[in-house]
Amino acid sequence: MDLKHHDDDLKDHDDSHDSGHVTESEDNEETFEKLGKQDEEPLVKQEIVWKNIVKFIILHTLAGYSLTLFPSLGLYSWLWLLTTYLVSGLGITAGAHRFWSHKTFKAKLPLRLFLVFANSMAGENSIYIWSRDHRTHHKFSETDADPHNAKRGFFFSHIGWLCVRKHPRVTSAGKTINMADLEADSLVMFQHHHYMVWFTTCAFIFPSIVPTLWGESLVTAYFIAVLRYVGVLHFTWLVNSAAHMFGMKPYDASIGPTENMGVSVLALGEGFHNYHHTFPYDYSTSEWGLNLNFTTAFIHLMHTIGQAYDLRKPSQKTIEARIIRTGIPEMTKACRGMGIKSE
Ligand code: ST9
Ligand code: ZN
Ligand code: ZN
Repeated sequence: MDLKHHDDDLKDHDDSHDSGHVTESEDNEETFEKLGKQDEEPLVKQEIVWKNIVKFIILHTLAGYSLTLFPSLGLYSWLWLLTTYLVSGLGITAGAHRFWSHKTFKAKLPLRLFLVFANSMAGENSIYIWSRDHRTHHKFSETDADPHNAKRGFFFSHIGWLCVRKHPRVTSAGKTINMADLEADSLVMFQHHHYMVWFTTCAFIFPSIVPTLWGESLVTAYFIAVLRYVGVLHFTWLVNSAAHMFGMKPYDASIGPTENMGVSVLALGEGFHNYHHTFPYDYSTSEWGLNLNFTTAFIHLMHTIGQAYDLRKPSQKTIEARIIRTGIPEMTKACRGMGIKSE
């Protein structure tokens, strides 16, 4: 496997301001102290976005009704629900997250097209907006400048942040993030500029029509699509909430993100969040290979058929050095086998 070990240009990062993408050095570092790490001030005013609250209430009501249709679903419709969950999930995990936000591997055009389609099916804003917010999340993690700052509690980091206007520091800090790579990506910008068409077609129209091929009713197929949409939203949000609160911190005990196996299962391998915030440029987001990591299995498959290449990973030496400095060695794969323990 053509793994790239970036010890020279990707040093053992200081995670307190690590957006984890290739153009890191071009981010405006001068403003970091000012924007992200100044003393947290209480919010003067929090503007509620009622439109989003109404939207989420409607979506959850429809998803609740979808559950009542379960007994009537045939085998093919069940398989379709599973397939669309995995595909739209990969559009976030392999696409928006590991490929576009962090540039942890390179991809040929057919894979990029698939990931844009899959990402649009997930319906979590355009890849451009998602990546801009996510890079901001890494660089200003758990400060007022973090879009879903977990220090504001479970509800805020899960769904609440999508129901209020952003903290002004999110917007100002976000401006320091270099987005030149995605602005130069015509496919990403095409999706961004025509997002509603991509979203409605891939998230609802396409998945509602396909099941009619095996005799499922259009209406039932639509409700399955809504259920899958709401489910994938929650599985994603759990990474921001549960995996920033519940679990161990073997790689960097000083940061909020945790290792949460339940979230890893539901979020297709994205629950190894303490590792991910420590080594954001690792294509696998974990040191445990394929364990509970469907997305890594997918990237390996894409690598085998020549669609993914230049998979990036920190070297074993970098991982060990970092764990010894900031983590709990006996809880990690890298150090446990060598008998290295906490001092
Ligand atoms: C959704 C997203 O669910 C979920 C993301 C989760 C991320 C998780 C990551 C975890 C790791 C990966 C795990 C994957 C697991 C997957 C599992 C799968 C099985 N930088 O936003 P606006 C500026 S979406 C720089 O409107 P408001 C900018 O100028 C759900 N600048 O702020 C912008 O204008 P423009 C569906 C920034 O007005 C302007 O401010 N979607 C930044 O405060 C206004 O921005 C929805 O529900 C920045 N970071 O509104 C819609 N941010 O964009 C939700 C802002 O033109 N969104 N600016 O450049 C909204 O309605 C609004 O954003 C809002 C805030 C109400 C939340
Ligand atoms: Zn990330
Ligand atoms: Zn995080």
